[in-house]
Parts: sequence; structure tokens; C-alpha cells
Amino acid sequence: MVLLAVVAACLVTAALAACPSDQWLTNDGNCYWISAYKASWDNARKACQTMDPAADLTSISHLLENSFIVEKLGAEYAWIGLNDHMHNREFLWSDNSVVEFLYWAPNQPDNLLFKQHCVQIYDKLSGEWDDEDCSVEKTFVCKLTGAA
Ligand SMILES: [Ca+2]
Repeated sequence: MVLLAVVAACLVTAALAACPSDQWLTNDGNCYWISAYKASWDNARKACQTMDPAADLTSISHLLENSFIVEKLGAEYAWIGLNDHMHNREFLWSDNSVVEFLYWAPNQPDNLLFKQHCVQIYDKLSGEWDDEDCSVEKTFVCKLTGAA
């Protein structure tokens, strides 16, 4: 009976799984958090992980997800999790999601001055992406996959 009660409690907990706070937005089973301040890409990623160890800078798997995020952005630019830290010019998601969607702005990524290794949503109108110097402080978007 005790075991049954524990199992039941776990099921209820799973059913009530939700985002870490009401400051997170939900979409398609995921939680998203958009910063109200600017940070470098590294500090932005740390801020996401500090809020929840399973959170990271957002990955984006398809155009609808990109559109959802862009629509919620107050800023023109925002850091996302895509970066080429492992191998130059091989862009990967910081949360280890498979790269199945890319949405580069025209002539991007250009690695301007050979120091653009992090990716931002570059243009709120088009929602397109640009590689940028990781040390520049920008608004950023965190994601907690599958938590909503
Ligand atoms: Ca660029």
C-alpha cells in the first residue's frame, strides 16, 4: 500500500510538472524565459542554468518555435544557444539538441573579424539569425525542454 501511495504521488507530481515560475512562457511542452536585462553569451547561459539546472539558452528546432520566441521578444536582438565553440564554423546547440533547423540572415554567418562564435536572433522583423561576438551583452532566451 505504501508503495502504491508513493507511485500515485509520483504520478500526480509528473502530471503537475510545470515551468519554474510564472515568469516562464509555455509553448509546445517547453518553458521559455526572456531576460529583461543584457548579458554576454556566457553569462546569459549561466543565468539560465542558475534558474534551473536543466535549463539552457534556447535551442530552436523549427520555424514555428522561432516565430513564437521572436513574437515574445521586446528587444531587437537576443542570444540563443547556437554556437561554434567546439569547432570553428560548426554550429551546435548548447543544450545538445540536434541541429535540424537554421535560420541565418542573408550573408550570415560571416564570422566578422574572426571573432563571432555565438548566435543571436538578429532582426525582430524577420526573426533571422546572425553570428556575433560572444562578449557583447544582449537580451537572451532560456529554455527548459519538455517541462511544461
Ligand atoms: Ca555575423
